[in-house]
Amino acid sequence: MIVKSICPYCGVGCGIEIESKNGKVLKILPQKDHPLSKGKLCIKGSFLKEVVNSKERLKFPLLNKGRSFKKISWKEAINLVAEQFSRIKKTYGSNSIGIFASTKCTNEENYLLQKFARVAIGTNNIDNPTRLCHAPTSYGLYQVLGNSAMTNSYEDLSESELILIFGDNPALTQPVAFELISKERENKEIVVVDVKKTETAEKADDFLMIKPNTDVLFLVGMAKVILEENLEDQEFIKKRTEGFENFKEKVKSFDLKEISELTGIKEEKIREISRKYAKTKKAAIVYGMGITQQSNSLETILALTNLVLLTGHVGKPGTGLNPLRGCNNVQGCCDMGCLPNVYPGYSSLTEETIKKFKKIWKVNSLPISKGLSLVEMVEAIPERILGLYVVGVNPLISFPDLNRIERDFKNLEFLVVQDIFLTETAELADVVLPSACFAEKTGTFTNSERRVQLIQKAAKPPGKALEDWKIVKLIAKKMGFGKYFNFKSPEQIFEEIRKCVGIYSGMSYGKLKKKSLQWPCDKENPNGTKILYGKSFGKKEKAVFYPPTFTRKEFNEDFPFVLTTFRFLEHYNTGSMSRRVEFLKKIKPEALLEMNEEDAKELGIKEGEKVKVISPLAEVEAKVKFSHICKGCVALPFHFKETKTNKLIWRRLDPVSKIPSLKYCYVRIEKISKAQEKNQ
Ligand SMILES: Nc1nc2c(c(=O)[nH]1)N[C@H]1C(S)=C(S)[C@@H](COP(=O)(O)OP(=O)(O)OC[C@H]3O[C@@H](n4cnc5c(=O)[nH]c(N)nc54)[C@H](O)[C@@H]3O)O[C@H]1N2
Ligand SMILES: Nc1nc2c(c(=O)[nH]1)N[C@H]1C(S)=C(S)[C@@H](COP(=O)(O)OP(=O)(O)OC[C@H]3O[C@@H](n4cnc5c(=O)[nH]c(N)nc54)[C@H](O)[C@@H]3O)O[C@H]1N2
Ligand code: SF4
Ligand SMILES: [Mo]
Repeated sequence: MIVKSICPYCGVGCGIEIESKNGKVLKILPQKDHPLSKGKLCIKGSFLKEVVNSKERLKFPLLNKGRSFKKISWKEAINLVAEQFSRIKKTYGSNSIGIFASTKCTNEENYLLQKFARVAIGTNNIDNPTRLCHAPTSYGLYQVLGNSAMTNSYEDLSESELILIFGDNPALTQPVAFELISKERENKEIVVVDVKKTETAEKADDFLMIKPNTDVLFLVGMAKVILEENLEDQEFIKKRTEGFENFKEKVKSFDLKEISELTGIKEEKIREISRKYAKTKKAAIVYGMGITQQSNSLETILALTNLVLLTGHVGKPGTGLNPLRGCNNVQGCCDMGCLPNVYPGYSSLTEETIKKFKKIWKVNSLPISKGLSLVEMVEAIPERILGLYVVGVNPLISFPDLNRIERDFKNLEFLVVQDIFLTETAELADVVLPSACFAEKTGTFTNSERRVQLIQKAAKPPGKALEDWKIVKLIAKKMGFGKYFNFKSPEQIFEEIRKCVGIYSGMSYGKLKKKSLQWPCDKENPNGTKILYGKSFGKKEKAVFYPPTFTRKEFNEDFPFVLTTFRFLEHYNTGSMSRRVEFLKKIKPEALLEMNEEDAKELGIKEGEKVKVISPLAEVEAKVKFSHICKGCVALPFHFKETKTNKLIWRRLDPVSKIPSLKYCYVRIEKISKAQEKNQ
């Protein structure tokens, strides 16, 4: 049997074909006629079979017996989970339980999980890893433009004449899309702004090395130049925006010379890029984690929305503001309402929303007060949060301040982890529930460009593993809420999603089997939407300029370097999947500390030498690799459990979007003395 499906790693959502026999996967190959990937896969996608068939897949529910796990039956597992959640809810209240939803799971599964949180538990304490990823995008783009998603599409970006890329390395993190975007290079210029000369920068036409955490200033500088040289799109500003005068006044108060000093980018270069951006008809912006994982990220996102409004580079082909969404279904997980401040379809926490969902779900009461975000839930252990249900997330590697996270997790009264592998987080769980993976279930994923795509069951899950939606349904039933979760198939769940999420209302499995669709897909747009904001901004006619601000970072003499973090092509996030592939493990076996050669020389450090990286919280060791990285900045990948990079990283959060500062913390680098080395 051969079925068409979608790669479960990154937000590109490449098409795959899964060949199976007797319920076992034999081959996973690229889908030749897929509208985006057209027969291509990157190296991770090419080794998916090894992930599905890994001997380490979880096969049975497990009970933690202190030093070891004991296999238990589904009946025992579900009874225990339902009993514990009911007990905690009764004893401490609904808001003492938190749920982590998975950007790896389908829309149907995530929809069910948030319904479980709100109906069976009675809390809005549900969130997903977008909190560590594009939280400021979700907040800022929704606020200003009306939707928190890419404004344009990959295919459309391939038509752009100029693409500015801020803090994103798509040549490694969205390889197939980057190839598409950067094709036909005669009419196109790509400019990369990053703290290091990345693989994307190597392939670009121009590279601007920026000092960490100063992108907001660079963007305000661009606005300043555009205004000084009268390059703004006055007609667009008049017709489609508000707050321009106030914004213009505030921009005047910034000094280009100072911006140049703080960003490390020459004044003339800022002018050149600004002119180019304003004057090019099809000019687009792409951005990623370099600017979103900062404690002032929202400032930067608003500086970006200001810039597209100033130049009118939105709502038209080849333009727009394009956050490349990281995980295969992070967009969908948010669309489904796995967020503490909105119900499905980004319905805000109002009486009207509650009324709507009470009617659709046929329930008497629903929580209206805002829930806690991911990191806030952990911070609330054990006073306010006593039970956690973690589905397809691995916080013991991916969250900041890992030593404390571990302590916090150990302080929980009850932890359930539902995953396809025994992750570092699952090792701490009271009960581990084994899930079916992408190849063993049917459902939909929504990729970075809002494209909803069907995945189809090709194989049997290993052992007793079950689809995530079935597990959620079983727990809800045991807790006495069965009638609200009485779905027989993912398609039935999707039919309910259509009623709740307006932007999906025009889709059906029947339509999706023929072709994927980009939301909004509704009565007005039955074939989906490639480019947002052609006429209006969501429900609003006009978008608002925000007066720019810049929060200056203090300096700490004891920790003179800035540590930033990044990704390898071969590994994915916490390594839970990619590091189970022998070939990928072999080519990228360990975390290396990237360092500027001059910095290293000043400290007498040679390439390949093992050093200590010490932050105010912890220390780790890694071998040094020289790279073309900004002076004063060092970089580590976060994929490796052996290094646990995130031990070093503090929990500073952006005040509004609550994203932790995963791309910026202070460290010092120390040589490991020969004597110490011998003792090890
Ligand atoms: N191979 C692979 N692909 C992936 C993933 C993976 O783990 N591996 N993960 C997926 C996920 S979840 C996501 S969110 C995406 C992330 O995709 P990217 O955003 O491309 O990921 P990163 O490599 O974390 O960060 C991007 C860049 O930010 C730069 N940077 C750091 N600080 C600053 C700064 O202050 N300013 C600027 N301008 N740049 C800065 C780093 O040097 C780095 O090159 O990738 C997705 N795709
Ligand atoms: N220092 C630093 N830290 C970071 C980042 C960074 O750039 N730097 N990036 C952040 C970002 S952008 C992100 S998105 C997060 C990612 O953080 P996580 O979401 O914690 O990382 P993943 O490894 O993607 O975890 C997904 C889990 O889902 C499991 N899984 C896969 N398929 C299924 C399924 O079908 N069902 C179930 N139940 N489970 C499944 C996998 O085995 C894996 O354990 O990390 C964040 N942490
Ligand atoms: S680019 Fe992303 S979706 Fe495509 S094969 Fe690679 S990891 Fe999978
Ligand atoms: Mo992400």
